[in-house]
Amino acid sequence: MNSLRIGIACFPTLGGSGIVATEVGARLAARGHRVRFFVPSELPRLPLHTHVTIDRVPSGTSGPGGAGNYPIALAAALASAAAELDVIHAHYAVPHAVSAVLARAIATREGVRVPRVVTTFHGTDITSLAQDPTLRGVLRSVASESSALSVPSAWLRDRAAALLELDPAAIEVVPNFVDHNAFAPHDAFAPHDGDLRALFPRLSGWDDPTRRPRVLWHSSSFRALKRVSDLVQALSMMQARCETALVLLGDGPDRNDVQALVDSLGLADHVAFLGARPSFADLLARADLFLLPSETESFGLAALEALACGVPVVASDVGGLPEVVRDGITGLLVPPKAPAALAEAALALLSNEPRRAEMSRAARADAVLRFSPEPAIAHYERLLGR
Ligand code: GMT
Repeated sequence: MNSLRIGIACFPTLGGSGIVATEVGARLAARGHRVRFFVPSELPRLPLHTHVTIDRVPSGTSGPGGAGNYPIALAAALASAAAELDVIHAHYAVPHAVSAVLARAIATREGVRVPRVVTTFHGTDITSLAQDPTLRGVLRSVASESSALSVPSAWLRDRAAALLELDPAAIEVVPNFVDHNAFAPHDAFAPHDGDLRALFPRLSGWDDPTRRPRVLWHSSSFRALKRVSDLVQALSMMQARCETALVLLGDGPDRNDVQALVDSLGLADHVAFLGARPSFADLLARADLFLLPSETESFGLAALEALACGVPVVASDVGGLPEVVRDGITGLLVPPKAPAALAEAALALLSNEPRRAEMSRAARADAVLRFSPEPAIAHYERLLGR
């Protein structure tokens, strides 16, 4: 395929859509395409590559009442670059795809070459925004102005098709993927990397394999839909039968409430808050289980990162999670909003090490087999070049 000039608009955060956009851009650049990221700040996981540049879009506010102007500033930046782009890849509909469509309208009016727009819906842009009748028209416009649409799971394809009244065949499923060299089982890392016990200095027994504390891991944006409090409730229920610690990676609106719950349940020694960090795979790979009790999840990239590290996942049986976690094989699926069910599933695996170890092997093998980067990047390349 000819080299494409690709503009990518995405969130510059450690949330799943930002990570996917960063990885897609970096890997397309490694295949010889020219990639320009249009973002308000640096991309935490972006490797250095000569074919990748960053256009910083001003993120300040202005106008009457301090109305946020980022979508306008992004449209203006994309329109200014329009003649030098073959295609704009918008990750998450609002504001990125909306701004990309506006940039196309500006470029058309100015008589410059108009780039195509490819939109990847990631999750709540469909499950939350497209549910809102006042926003649905905006999303339908984005869909009709895009030369291709993609989603990370079949479940999200069907939700998008139903809510936006589209033919499901017009929406391509490109599953999210994981760098399985970076996210690998613990024996891939140096022996002293990823010492989890250092996170829990007041817990003892680490040297006795039969009674050492077990370690659960959760990574998220601490938004209400992630239901991190359910996880803390489950942790509390588990203590009487198995001493269990919990690592919480990430940050977001619910972080203080979760901390308050941890303190009120007397679990401060058992919970480590790591905050948002770009690299953590050596620690994650030493956890016993990964837990994701979300009430909705189009895919659950954080769960896939755990599977690639050989860490079985206990997750809610919602959205696209059953497409990522194979129930009974690479993890267990439980009803959402049910801390007791979450605790029981976790205890079932922690009390049966041969079963947990078998799941760990299956998790790694399945992540490599079904979610390697190459097929996904080739698929995006076809969509962007179309
Ligand atoms: O849609 C969101 O709420 C945000 C988005 C993000 O930026 O992290 O998350 C979604 O996209 C990820 C990457 O495709 C998926 O792994 C997440 O499951 C999805 N989140 C939800 O559907 C809640």
